[in-house]
Amino acid sequence: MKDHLCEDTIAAISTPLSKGAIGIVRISGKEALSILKKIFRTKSRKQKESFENRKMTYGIIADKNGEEIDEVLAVYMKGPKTFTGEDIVEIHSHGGIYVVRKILRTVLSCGARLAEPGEFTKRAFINGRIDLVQAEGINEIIDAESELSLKVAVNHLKGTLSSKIESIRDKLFHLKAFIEAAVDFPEEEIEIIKTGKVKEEIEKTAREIEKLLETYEDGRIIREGIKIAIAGRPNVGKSSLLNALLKEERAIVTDIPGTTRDIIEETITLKGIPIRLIDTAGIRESKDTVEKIGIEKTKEKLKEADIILFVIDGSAGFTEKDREIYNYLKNNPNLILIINKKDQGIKAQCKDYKATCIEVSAKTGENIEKLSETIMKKLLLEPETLFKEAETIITSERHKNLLEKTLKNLQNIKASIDSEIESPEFLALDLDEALDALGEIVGKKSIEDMLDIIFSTFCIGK
Ligand SMILES: Nc1nc2c(ncn2[C@@H]2O[C@H](COP(=O)(O)OP(=O)(O)OP(=O)(O)O)[C@@H](O)[C@H]2O)c(=O)[nH]1
Ligand SMILES: [Mg+2]
Repeated sequence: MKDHLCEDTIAAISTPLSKGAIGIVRISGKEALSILKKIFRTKSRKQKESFENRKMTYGIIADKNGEEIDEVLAVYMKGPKTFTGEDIVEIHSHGGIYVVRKILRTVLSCGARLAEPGEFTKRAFINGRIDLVQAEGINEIIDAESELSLKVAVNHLKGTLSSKIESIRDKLFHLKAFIEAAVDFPEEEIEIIKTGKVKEEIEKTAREIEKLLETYEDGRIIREGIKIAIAGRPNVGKSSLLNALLKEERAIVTDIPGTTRDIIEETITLKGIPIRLIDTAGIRESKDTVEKIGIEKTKEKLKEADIILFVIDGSAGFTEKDREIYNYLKNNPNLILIINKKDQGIKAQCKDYKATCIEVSAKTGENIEKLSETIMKKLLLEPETLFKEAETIITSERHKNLLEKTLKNLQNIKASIDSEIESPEFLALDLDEALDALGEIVGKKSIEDMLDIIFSTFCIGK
């Protein structure tokens, strides 16, 4: 697999295609150094015969016709102790889109092939520099939009999850040896299985996997963010509350009821945890077609929300209209009653309601910080615990499916032992499947097809 996948030399722009201080063209493969030599000139316009390993060299890149493109810093990193495990060259030029593209074109004209998305990381995996979970971790780092998701991703890259999976695999390998002994020495078979050791180990491992699977719910929070919808009748200050939580004037606020008609969605992080804040149209009977559609959309959004902030205008008290909306919303277990406009003097007070409640002023910002804490409490989210757990959180659906498959096989083994029907051959079969599934997580199975699927989600140059 290794040779035929990594024969040629690949190149790509590794920095974003926009104007910036520097742009980097990266080359990986056997020809990396010889390509650099062809296009690099020293300050005195001479070709450079040798490049010191891992040392930045100042010079000029010129195309095949000798036309100079840009002043650059170039570095040659000798394999196999590089990211891809191959020789790597990086050319750091000025960060104009045209310049960087022209350098890439020159590199390609000298024999490199344009890399596919994720191909550098794919090579790192194929050459054994990282396992599959770590490779996916790189993508997660690039995608991370909150402190927590970054921490989880870094842990994936560091291999914390991989070592956990490997340690489970190790235990199962030992068990397999044990069971195979039972197959080879049938007269002792019942003895070995009946000692209870196999069953005990299987149960222990199954519990470990269950625990990992339980972290997937937290993983969902990291991937998708917690959905918080702000609801209430028109003009109570929903958009003002969104702005206060965002700390910017994102949504239009006016004293005209029915200002917000389309859903507004923004992401913030509270205590490092990603939150998707959704401002909705004020709910009321309306003849206006646009507003009516907005209200229908609002009702849809409210069904999906993890938390609903139900806003009332405290200065007007808890009105009949508020009660109607409250009756509609109250089935959501995570409802927080927000008594807004505290600065104007409020008629409704939290102490009169059973629901989780907080009195705020979206206008002055009073108690907005306290609201963030109330949200965390309501979700039973303790940022400290989440950050600690981040060591081995499952965020990927691929990992989750494979762990579930492993668990199912272990449960089959347990059931077989309990019913005393199956012979050790069957146990070994289930165990093999469990090992395969675990192996697939870290990439220790023949998975050439799967590689393309995974790495194609990467950006080019990674
Ligand atoms: N005094 C005071 N006024 C507020 C407060 N919050 C909002 N307002 C005012 O209330 C009016 C309505 O605010 P919005 O935020 O647009 O209300 P909304 O609930 O989004 O209204 P719709 O989009 O029409 O449903 C505006 O004039 C705001 O300035 C507050 O805490 N105190
Ligand atoms: Mg609004």
